[in-house]
Amino acid sequence: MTHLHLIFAPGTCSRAVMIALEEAGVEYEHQLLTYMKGEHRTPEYLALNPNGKTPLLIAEGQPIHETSAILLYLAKLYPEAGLLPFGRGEIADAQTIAHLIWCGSELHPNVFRIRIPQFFCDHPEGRLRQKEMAVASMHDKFAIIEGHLESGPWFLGEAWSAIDAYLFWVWFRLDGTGFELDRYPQFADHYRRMQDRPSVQRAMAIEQAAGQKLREEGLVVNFETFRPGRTPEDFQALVEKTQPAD
Ligand SMILES: N[C@@H](CCC(=O)N[C@@H](CS)C(=O)NCC(=O)O)C(=O)O
Repeated sequence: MTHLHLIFAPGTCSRAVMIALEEAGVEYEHQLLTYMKGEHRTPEYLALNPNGKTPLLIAEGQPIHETSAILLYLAKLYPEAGLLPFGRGEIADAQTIAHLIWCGSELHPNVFRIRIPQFFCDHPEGRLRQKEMAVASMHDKFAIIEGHLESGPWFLGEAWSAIDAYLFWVWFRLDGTGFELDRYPQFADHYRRMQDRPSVQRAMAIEQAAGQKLREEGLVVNFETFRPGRTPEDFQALVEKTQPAD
């Protein structure tokens, strides 16, 4: 049995990986990474993932970063779980990989530009404009997703895949940003149907327990004040600044 250790944070894209692991029904360890303690910027963590981000999967002691790469790895490791529909020919397999990479390279960066524009521009007007442009670009991509789900019921058709787990996180992360999600009824229904899956419910329970721990410790990320700090000390200063006075 392959030893798997997932480093995750609630509400982040690690959700897609956790859902895939739960869907595969395999044993894995999970470890909460606390951004507000700067745990993603320690030398030890950067040695495992030089990007200082989650998710990180450590498989047999070897780190794998990038959500798409991890999902691809899991799909190949557990073919019986049907995380991605491989084995239908070289071209069909390449098309499946293209959809997965699209989530990581096209959807994911736009999510951030909409959700945390302050990570990408420290000028108020520029920040607003780049968010507007990301919103426009995201509507084009949501129209593509809506088309897939119309003929669905899942993104790749009849069968659920790890791409649906990725989309589940995308929808969640855009909710509350002002992005007009109500233009996409199929995608809204997809989000509801995803929540019926036991794998999603198990992953969400793990996230909720982690979120509760962060709340008790006063270490929940505040998107209004969170900034791309470079060192654990940056984050300590941020926590001190944002803690409510007793
Ligand atoms: N390209 C990476 C992006 C991962 C990523 O941006 N993770 C976010 C959470 S969703 C993160 O850890 N951000 C911390 C930071 O940028 O400081 C992937 O596909 O996994």
